[in-house]
Amino acid sequence: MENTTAFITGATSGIGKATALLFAAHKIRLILCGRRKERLLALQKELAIFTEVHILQFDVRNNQEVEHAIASLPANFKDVDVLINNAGNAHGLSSIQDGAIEDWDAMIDINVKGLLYVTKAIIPKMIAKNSGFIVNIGSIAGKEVYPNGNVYCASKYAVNALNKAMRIDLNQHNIRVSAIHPGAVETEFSTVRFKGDTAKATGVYQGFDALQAADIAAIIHFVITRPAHVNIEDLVVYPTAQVTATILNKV
Ligand code: NDP
Ligand code: 8X3
Repeated sequence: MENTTAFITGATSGIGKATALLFAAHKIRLILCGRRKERLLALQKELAIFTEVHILQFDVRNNQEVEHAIASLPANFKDVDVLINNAGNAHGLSSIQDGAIEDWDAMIDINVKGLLYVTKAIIPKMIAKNSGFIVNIGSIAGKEVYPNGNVYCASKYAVNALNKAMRIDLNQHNIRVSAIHPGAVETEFSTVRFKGDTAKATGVYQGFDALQAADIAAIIHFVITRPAHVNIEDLVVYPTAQVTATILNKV
């Protein structure tokens, strides 16, 4: 996939970082995004032996930052072929009556509005060249509501809806759109959800073989490397021990 440029949000950790590593191994030119600049710099240095890497530090919640970062791309990175809308997290795990407004704002602003801001800034060039690929990282939380998942689930239901909407609206421009909806993936996700409580976060992944970020990266790579006439709408991916959001066979 030489001569392909991919734009990955949330590349500083977990699924986004694993996708960056795999894409680099396939010589895909990379634009890596996130808020933690030191991680972006380290990744750029690590991957430079494989491919060209440009880093963009911005918060997806801030549309001005998003627009400015994307407008600032150097000429050889401006032509994005593949957008991986991955940045996102859960904040808190509380009943609707106990939920914190700032957690709700974060999830809606990052997982939904941030995804929209980035997509809006990237698609004009895809439309102009009549090609492109967008992969939206949803969740099983966007297919099924579970206890205390409320607003995180709502944000991922929105991603599921937006994936379908993008497919419909961008089809006339020959832009392929897919979503991946993972179950439990062992990343920093639960550390963020539980606000740095690492003991609680680690417990989420104990007693079964959780998905690893590299498993999802491999699926993303599979999706974007199908022949031009093939487009996968979405894939729901669980660890073998898990069959729904709440049925998980832990030993
Ligand atoms: P991580 O916490 O490991 O990674 C999240 C990434 O999102 C980081 O790179 C982070 O970068 C970025 N990010 C978060 N907030 C912002 C923001 N405001 N602006 C820019 N970037 C941001 O989690 P995962 O890799 O697990 O999560 C990736 C995606 O996968 C998310 O959309 C998540 O909802 C989804 N998912 C995860 C599952 C899991 O079990 N882990 C299961 C199903 C879906 P930085 O902090 O540097 O800004
Ligand atoms: C992450 C998986 O089950 O915690 O989206 O919602 S879950």
